[in-house]
Amino acid sequence: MKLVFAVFATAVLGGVSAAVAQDDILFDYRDPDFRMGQAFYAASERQTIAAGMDGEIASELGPEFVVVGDAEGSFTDGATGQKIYLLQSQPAVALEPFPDEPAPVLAVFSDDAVSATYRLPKEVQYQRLIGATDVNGDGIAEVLLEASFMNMGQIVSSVDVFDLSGAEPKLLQTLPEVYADACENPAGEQSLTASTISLGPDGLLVAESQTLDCPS
Ligand SMILES: [Ca+2]
Repeated sequence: MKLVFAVFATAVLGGVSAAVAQDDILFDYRDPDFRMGQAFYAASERQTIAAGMDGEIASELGPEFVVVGDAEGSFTDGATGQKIYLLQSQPAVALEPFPDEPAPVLAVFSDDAVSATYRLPKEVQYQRLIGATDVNGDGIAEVLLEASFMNMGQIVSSVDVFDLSGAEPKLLQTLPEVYADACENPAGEQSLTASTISLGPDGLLVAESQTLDCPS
């Protein structure tokens, strides 16, 4: 019996090491609930955010600014239990790859007081903030932002990971094509791929792509 158990255990562990263990998955684009998830904010929370913006950022974003996701964690030195929001002047449009919009803003709050704000590169309008996790182990959470583009009936999403440990946000890595839906492709092959995102061994995130069936 003992021997049989040992062989079985080895086989299971071998399987786990060959692919990312289910428990280690941080974000899962195979999951429609995760993929379609949208955050909603009460008027009072939106007011708190608006009150925390300095005049210059507030006027850039305009009064109709949108909050497109948040996450909790440590975002400034030594602080815990902070909340970070992604703010944009308007929701991203997947059909518009080169938008002419004000820079998206990340705003860090400790309780109801703003601790830091960061302007992101102006070239991208993000679909949403999907989460935050300390990727490189320095005690400050990195923030994951999803961008989506539509082209020829195909929608492709990628994730930018920003390191906020310095004065300016630094793009730590981009995970391209975490989701690629060509099920409505009018001309070429119809396909659907979705990735899981996990912590890698070298202080970066890894995305593993899987092919799914197009909905029939
Ligand atoms: Ca970090």
